[in-house]
Amino acid sequence: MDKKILITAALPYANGPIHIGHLLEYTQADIWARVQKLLGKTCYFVCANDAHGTPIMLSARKQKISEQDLIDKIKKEHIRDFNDFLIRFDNFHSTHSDENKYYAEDIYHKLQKKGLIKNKNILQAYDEKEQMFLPDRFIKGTCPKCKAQEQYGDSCEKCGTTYDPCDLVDARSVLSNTKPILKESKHLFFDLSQKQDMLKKWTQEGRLQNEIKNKIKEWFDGGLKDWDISRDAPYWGFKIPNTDNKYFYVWLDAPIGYMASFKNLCDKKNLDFEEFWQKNSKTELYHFIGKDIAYFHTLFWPAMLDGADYRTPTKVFCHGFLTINGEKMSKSRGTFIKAQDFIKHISPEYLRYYFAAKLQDSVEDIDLNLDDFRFRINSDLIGKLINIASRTAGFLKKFDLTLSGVLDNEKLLQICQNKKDDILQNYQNRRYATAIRKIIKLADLTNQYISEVEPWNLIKDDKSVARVHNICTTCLNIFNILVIYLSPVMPALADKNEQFLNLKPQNFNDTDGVLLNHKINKFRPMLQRVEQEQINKLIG
Ligand code: 2FM
Ligand code: ZN
Repeated sequence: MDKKILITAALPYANGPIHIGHLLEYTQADIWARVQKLLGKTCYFVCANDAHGTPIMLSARKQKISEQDLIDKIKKEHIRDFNDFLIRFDNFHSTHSDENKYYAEDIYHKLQKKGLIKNKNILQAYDEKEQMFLPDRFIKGTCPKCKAQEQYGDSCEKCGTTYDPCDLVDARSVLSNTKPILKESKHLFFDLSQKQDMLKKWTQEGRLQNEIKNKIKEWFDGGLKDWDISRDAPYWGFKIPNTDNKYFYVWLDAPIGYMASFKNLCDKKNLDFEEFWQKNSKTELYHFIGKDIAYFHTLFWPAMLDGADYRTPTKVFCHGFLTINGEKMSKSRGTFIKAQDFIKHISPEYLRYYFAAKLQDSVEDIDLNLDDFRFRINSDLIGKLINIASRTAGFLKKFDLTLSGVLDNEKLLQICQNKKDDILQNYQNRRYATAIRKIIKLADLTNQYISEVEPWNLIKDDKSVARVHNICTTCLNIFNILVIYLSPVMPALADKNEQFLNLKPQNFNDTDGVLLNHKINKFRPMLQRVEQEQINKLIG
């Protein structure tokens, strides 16, 4: 029996728009979830807004609205963006929810009972004017090492040194521009070192990519440090039970948001939450994340779950960052591209296709080169894939829009059918680029065949008209198979194809059959070329 599967993607912060950097991950996870579903597995794909923390509190203040109003507004925008890019979550919730409060407190209490939470007094930067403790990112100054100016309180972007905010030369609060003082306060810590043995074992059980395992070895070698899970008021988050004015740090309740979103889905759909989250659950749990948040997901998160007697993740899949034309996304270069900007100029499915054509199972960065993007779309999708249908569908008018009862090239069709397991295996292993390469290679073979048989010449001779019918029937069957293979990546194209070929929603099993004597609809262009002008507008 197939295991039941729960898939998550990282929770986007509820204080900014979805941009194409985010979409790399959501696309990667969405394709994988669609593959599971197309294989007929029971699979849920959940996400939520990451709704807590100082930046959200300050952003709400700046806009003179409540935090609740801000996160509600952003949630609507995020859901719209995910719909536009065909990211099909089974549930999209919020970490500022009853479910999340419940599980955050529940996990905290269980960790406390096990002696995994300890108190310590610490000194922290404090803004006397604003009367609040300052997160590292809200302190700027001169790097103590290389003397670069305007560096954040945690690390220098110029020389890479990490330090304490109080080590900065001329440190000042970003909020009030005053010099922060050091102030003492009692904080709560998760004693990660007590979970060292559990984590050493857990990280070696085939759950992680090698690059991440190497990173983890470095973390172990450096020693596991206590993790500060509390923040002083004013803070936007959940109050920690039995404390006066301490709040859970946003990263404590963020991953718990995965559980909360799923719980919310369970209540709506009458699913069994325990079956998925209890300690010895037989179900599978997969997290898609960026490499920058691996520490949270491969150390803190499994340690918290295990400490609180919940199941731990089956696997954590990390991806690299997105660069555009070889560089970090940048507002000044016009390459900080929001989802809504993209969609104004270019079809979202093209971005999905391009990401898939580049994604493998490694944590290497992915580059969106806009020239290559235009070339790949026009050449692979328009010039090769769609071309199969546009070169053959027109002839069907002559045959009452009905496929023939015989194939002209059964062998070629079988070559395409026989690639199914290989392509699915590559999807399953998150080697999407390899899967795409194989699909496009089949499109190449098919176009070669069309060029060889030249139906446009055969149609001129009454004796070979019947063969044209069989050729077109072969090609449209192959087109259908290739579109099904691509459907986790391009679900809207799959819908258009079903409309064209007059079919019910298809899955991977449908590639085994052959459509004969089957009535289809008139062919309409399904995809348009990408023009340079669209790219110019996108980054203009
Ligand atoms: O890095 C981020 O954007 C976080 N909001 C991701 C949170 S993922 C999960 F742990 F909640
Ligand atoms: Zn420096």
